[in-house]
Amino acid sequence: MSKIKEGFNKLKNIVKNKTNEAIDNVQKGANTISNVVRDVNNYVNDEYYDIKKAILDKIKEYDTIIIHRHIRPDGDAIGTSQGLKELLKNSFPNKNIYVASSDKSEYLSFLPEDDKVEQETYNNALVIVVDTGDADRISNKNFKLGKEIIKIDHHDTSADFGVINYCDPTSASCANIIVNFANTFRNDLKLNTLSATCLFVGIVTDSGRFRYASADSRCFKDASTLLEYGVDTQKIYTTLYVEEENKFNLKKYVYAKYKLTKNGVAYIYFKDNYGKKHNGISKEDISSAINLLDCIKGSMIWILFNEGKEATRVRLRSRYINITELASKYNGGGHENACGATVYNKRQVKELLNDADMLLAKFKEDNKDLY
Ligand SMILES: [Mn+2]
Repeated sequence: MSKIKEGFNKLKNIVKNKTNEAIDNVQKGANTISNVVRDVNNYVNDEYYDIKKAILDKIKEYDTIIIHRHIRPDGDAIGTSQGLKELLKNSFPNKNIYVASSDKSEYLSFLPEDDKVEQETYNNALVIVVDTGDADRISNKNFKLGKEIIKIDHHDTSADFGVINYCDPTSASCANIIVNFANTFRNDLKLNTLSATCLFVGIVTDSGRFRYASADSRCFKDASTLLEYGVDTQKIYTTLYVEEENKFNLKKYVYAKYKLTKNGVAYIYFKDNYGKKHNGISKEDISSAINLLDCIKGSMIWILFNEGKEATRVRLRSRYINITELASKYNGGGHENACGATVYNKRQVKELLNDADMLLAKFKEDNKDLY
């Protein structure tokens, strides 16, 4: 090969390598810029950024953090409190993090157990209350002993009782708020399999297995984040949705005994002695059976009567139809499609059913294309 050709090939290779190097650097720079733009965007579009930052700063300030939740805990209350505990333990191994409570739920006993926390421990502790904005419903009244209290909640009736009160009523679950919190400060807050598992239980139970209207794109994104940490969804579902035979028989009873009014209001009446006759069935179990009636075509209002000694508690649910006025007529109230009420005799039961029937008839008349 001639000297000239050899020199030319060498030069060609140098140019090629340098060009590739330059392209790499431009690509790296572009990635960095796009990450910065994403963070700035998150910051600008995140109306809760400042409050989340304030909470993170408080967490950093304290060596002892005690988490409380609401009484008669559901999957979100336990999932969020235990998920937050594990998230903080994993992120700040030198801090003491506890969940304090005075009650538990048997069906959620596959999640970690709460801690026994002595009163002295509260002296220099930060208390974080999750999933309730009602101070009277906080499990374990020692929460008041904390040096400072932070509230993290997602109920639209949430009242403030802390130095920082963070409530996002558009969030499908309180667990979603914690996932979002962890995602906002990824350098400080480190999820792991256990925290992700607890938080996933919170999301899946409070969103009705991702079925409620509250299960928006953020809700699915948060769930997706958690799955990346190795959550065993099949194990969770098996544990959550396998039930004792007496609970299964409660369903059988509803399916066998429900009735429809003339225009399609589905309803079921539980006598006061149902629980006595069916061992281990509580008033709460009966109340939650309302959801079994939610899928009958043409039946856009469904009602469960739960008779007690003095009064009969009523649960009302609907699709499309606003039932708040109906509920308020019978000593109740609630949300557009989910209300509670109270009646005191058989005559009022009949009247309520009649009013509901007329409401549904009117809706069907006005919305022939909707059902
Ligand atoms: Mn909740």
